[in-house]
Amino acid sequence: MKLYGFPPSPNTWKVRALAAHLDIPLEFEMVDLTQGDQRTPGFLALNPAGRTPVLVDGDFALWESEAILQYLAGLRPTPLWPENAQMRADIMRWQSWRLAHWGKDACEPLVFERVVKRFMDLGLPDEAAVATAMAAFEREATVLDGHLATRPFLVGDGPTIAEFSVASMLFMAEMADLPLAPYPNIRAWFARAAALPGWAETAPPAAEAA
Ligand SMILES: N[C@@H](CCC(=O)N[C@@H](CS)C(=O)NCC(=O)O)C(=O)O
Repeated sequence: MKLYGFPPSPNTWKVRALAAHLDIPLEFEMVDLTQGDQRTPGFLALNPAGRTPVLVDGDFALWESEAILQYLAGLRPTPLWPENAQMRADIMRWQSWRLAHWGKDACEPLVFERVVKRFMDLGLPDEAAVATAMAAFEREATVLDGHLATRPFLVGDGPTIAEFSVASMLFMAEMADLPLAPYPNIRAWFARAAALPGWAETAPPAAEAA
């Protein structure tokens, strides 16, 4: 299997981390987003949306990183993706929340305004966009912190692919100045999630240095 991705992106990193955790070998091909590799005809043939990561398994090309997590975890039995309809729906709930709210409304705009813009020389942060994202962060982090007040992991008693999904953005917390101080349960859970085997082995160079 081959993964096309951009190592510093949390969406690529979480997929590589899960594959390493599950001992699934992945050939890796760099799609350099800073050079526009995602808009080449070859890459658009794999993902017409022009986004990373993309997993290719034989003639099956799969884009959208949350679907890729489920696919990898479904290749062989693992407690990270239990064969139980309610637990799978519960995991999917957190993956959906991560996509629609935690990522899209809160973490991603802060990472874009405070990290990507600086890195790509795109100008100063848009303070109105930062304020909107900070309000979303407070709203969503309150939900996550409350959920984690009475349990060590998002679903059930042990880690699942929900940890790989939701925790991935928080590796950017320091760089993007994500305001985690008021949320002790998130910080304790993130320490547990980040200690899972897989992340360290696949860390992008900047994260290793951090
Ligand atoms: N919902 C998608 C988001 C993918 C995405 O936005 N990838 C970014 C990197 S984090 C990308 O490739 N952006 C390139 C572009 O928009 O030109 C997923 O989870 O895979």
